[in-house]
Order: sequence, then C-alpha cells, then structure tokens
Amino acid sequence: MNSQAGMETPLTQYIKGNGASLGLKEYEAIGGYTALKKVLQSMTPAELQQLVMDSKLKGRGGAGFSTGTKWSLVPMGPEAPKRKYLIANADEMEPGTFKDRLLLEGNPHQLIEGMILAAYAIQADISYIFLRWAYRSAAVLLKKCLEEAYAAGYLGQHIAGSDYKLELYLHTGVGRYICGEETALLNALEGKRATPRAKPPFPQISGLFGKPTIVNNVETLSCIPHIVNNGATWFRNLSSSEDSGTKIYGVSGKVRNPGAWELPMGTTIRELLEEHAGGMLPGYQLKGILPGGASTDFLTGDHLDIKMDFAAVAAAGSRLGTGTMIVMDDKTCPVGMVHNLQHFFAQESCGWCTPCREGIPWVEKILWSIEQGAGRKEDLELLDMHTKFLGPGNTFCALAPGAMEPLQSALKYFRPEFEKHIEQKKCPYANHTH
Ligand code: L3W
Repeated sequence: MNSQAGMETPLTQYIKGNGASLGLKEYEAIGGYTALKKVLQSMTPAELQQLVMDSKLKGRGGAGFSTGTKWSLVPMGPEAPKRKYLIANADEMEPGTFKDRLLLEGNPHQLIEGMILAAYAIQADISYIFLRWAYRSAAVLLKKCLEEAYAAGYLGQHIAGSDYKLELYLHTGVGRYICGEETALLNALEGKRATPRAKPPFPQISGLFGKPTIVNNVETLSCIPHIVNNGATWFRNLSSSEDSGTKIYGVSGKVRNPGAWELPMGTTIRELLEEHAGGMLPGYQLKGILPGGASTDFLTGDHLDIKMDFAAVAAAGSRLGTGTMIVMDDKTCPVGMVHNLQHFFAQESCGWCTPCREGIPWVEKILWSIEQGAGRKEDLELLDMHTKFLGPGNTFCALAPGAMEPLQSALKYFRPEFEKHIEQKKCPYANHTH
C-alpha cells in the first residue's frame, strides 16, 4: 500500500505496510475516535445521515449505490422496529480484489470507528463484521482491536459516556463468494444456506432476522470518520471527478509494480497503469483490462484515458466495480482466461436459480472445448446466447450477470481469437498462460 506524496490519502496514510496494524493507542494518537466523540456529543442520527448524504459517498463494494440514500431508507420513527443491525461486508473474494484486506489488516480501528458511526446513524444496537474465511491475519487483528475498543469504552454500554450502546461481533465466513452478496450474507449469518433473497424487500427494511439492516463495504465504512472530521465538502473535493472522495485502486497482472494505491476518485486508467503500476513488464503488451474485478466487462488499450469513476467506466461499456484492475497481456490467451473465470463463477454459483446453476457450467464447458481445439463455429452463437440468458433480470442475483460481463466483452473485442482457435483446432498461444 503506497499513499501518494502530496495527495490526501485519509484511509491509508498511516498504514505501515508489511501487514503491520495500528493499535488503539496509535490510532488515537492520529485522531482516531475523535469523530465518534464529536458525533455522540453534538450530532443527531439524522444530522449524521445528512452529512453522509451531502458527502455523496457511494458504496465501494462494486455497485456504487449512494451510502446516504441507503441509510435514509431505514425506518427511524417511533413505529420502527427497535432492533436494527449494521454489517460490514468484509467477505472480499472478487478475483483480483485485495483492497479491503489492506484496510482490515492495516487499520482495523478505522473500520470499527466507521461502523460505530454508521450504526449510530441508523440507531442499530448490534453489528457484525462478516469476514472472508481466508483472511486469517485480519481475524486475529480484528479480535484484538475489538477487545481494545470494548476496554476503552467505544463499544458496549454508554459509548464514550453517552446513552448510545452497541455490540460488535466478528463473524468469519466459510469461504464462499456468494456470501459477499448482501442477502446471501444475511442468510449465512442466520445460520441458513447462503442463497440470495428476493429484493425487495431490501435489507434496509427487512434484513437480518427480518429487522432493518444496513450492509456496507469495508472501504465505504472506513470513509465515515474522515467525513465527520473534515466535512462533506472536503470529501467531495478529494476527487477529480463527479464521484467524491478517494478510491483504493489496485492493479494486478504482468505489470512492473502490481499493488494498491489510494488516489483521487476519477484517476485515469493510464495514470494507474503507467505511473503507479509502472507499465507492462518488458516483453508484454497490454491487451485487455478488467477494470473492477472479474465480474466487469473488458476494456482495451483504447480506453486508457477513461477516468476510473462510476459514470465514466459505465459510459465506456464496463463498470468501476471494486476498482481493482486485472490486466490481460498479449501472451495470455483470452479464451483461456475467460474459461478460468467461468470456472470460478461456476464453482461459486450457489445453485439457487437454474440459469446460473446450469448455465455457467455449460459456458465453462464450451470455452474449454474451444480452448482444447474441439470448438465449433456455432459455439460462438451459443456463447452469445448465454450472455443474454444469464444477463441482468434473468437470475436471482448479480453473480451470473457478472460472470457474463468478461465473456460478452471478450467476444466483442477478441472474437478473432476465438475464431482462430476454432479454425486452427488448437490454442494459438504456445505457452497457454492461463
Ligand atoms: C434500496 C433500491 N436499496 C440497490 C442497495 C442494495 C445494496 C446496494 C447495491 O452487488 C455488485 C455486483 C457485483 N432500494 C436499491 C437499494 N440498493 N437498489 O444498493 O445493490 P445492487 O443490487 O446494485 O448490487 P449488489 O447485488 O449488492 C454488488 C459487483 O458488485 N462486484 C463484486 C464485488 C465483490 C466484492 C467482494 O468480493 N467483496 O466486493 C464487482 O463489480 O458484480 O454488481 O446494498 O441493497 N432500489
């Protein structure tokens, strides 16, 4: 994690790197928990909700839904259920995505403070961190930090001397991608099979155990203390685009310096690739980019000047997603790479709805057959058809439509490569780097 000199990098500037974590004393020494004290002494939940609305913070988990709007949908009047839940979605498992891990390991108290603030804003009295099973070191650190926060009076009864009370639990998942989908996450927390629920009702109205629930991503929640300390205008002005704040971007693939960097929202793909990731490794050319994890559409070298914000990436035909790019180089077979991704999505389908359960494995088989030199011309039509049958609106959740995004865009930008496999009856990439 490298914060950039001369740029404001509120989420990461104190992260030490090398997996070292900020303890409570260090976090307090850099102003940690002052936002919490300020809010509990001088702001109502409605005022905090308004501040976050004014900041124009959008969810950093992939969908970019307005955080203030999401919070505002929680019923708050005297008629509203007393029990409400706040959940941090730390089930980071999107291929190529490793941004939340840096926050979880580097500054867990920042997340905990953000969670308490978010919980206060919706008047939740119970909260959970739903953590990816494989993030073992984060689990150890979070456990220690939660104990510190309880001992310091930031959790439990009478938080920071106020009337507000909150219990915060760490819950580790069992290693399924679908648990990152918020309603499957709720089922998993309830001890049920992790299948998505129909929406509406959205969790804000009927979530965990049927009570109003907010599920926010780790990076989203980590922004909240900084918005409280510095204001909505400051947060909006951190950005170089319509979307406010900073963003933790990442780059992986055959680049000189793969990694993650906190940068102004709207940093261009070119700056990310050439300045921060150091350009392609010698001997490799850029061929394609998945801008926001594996469930986004490919962009190409023609898109380098696109700003990495929600609207600009969507206008270019893809999605910002998690903002962590996977770079495909010219020595990697696009058919093999997309097959590899479909293998992941087929394995991670929860099996709840038929198009996803049956469709993705079929797509995987067709791609494998093409990659092995047994593809037929009509297979490309079959693949095109699947991108529509498994597209938005035809499945229970975003898993299958997300899986179709790299496929449909590979068929658009790299179709001649698919055709070459079929004509030559083999993969034209000698070293099969997929
Ligand atoms: C009330 C409405 N609330 C939407 C809320 C909804 C949720 C949030 C986003 O998937 C994406 C997906 C992956 N009234 C609402 C509403 N909401 N409409 O807004 O909802 P939605 O449905 O747009 O998306 P989602 O199903 O939550 C998230 C993509 O992220 N993704 C994957 C990320 C993976 C990770 C990970 O591994 N941890 O982050 C990458 O792009 O494909 O499209 O809270 O309740 N009318």
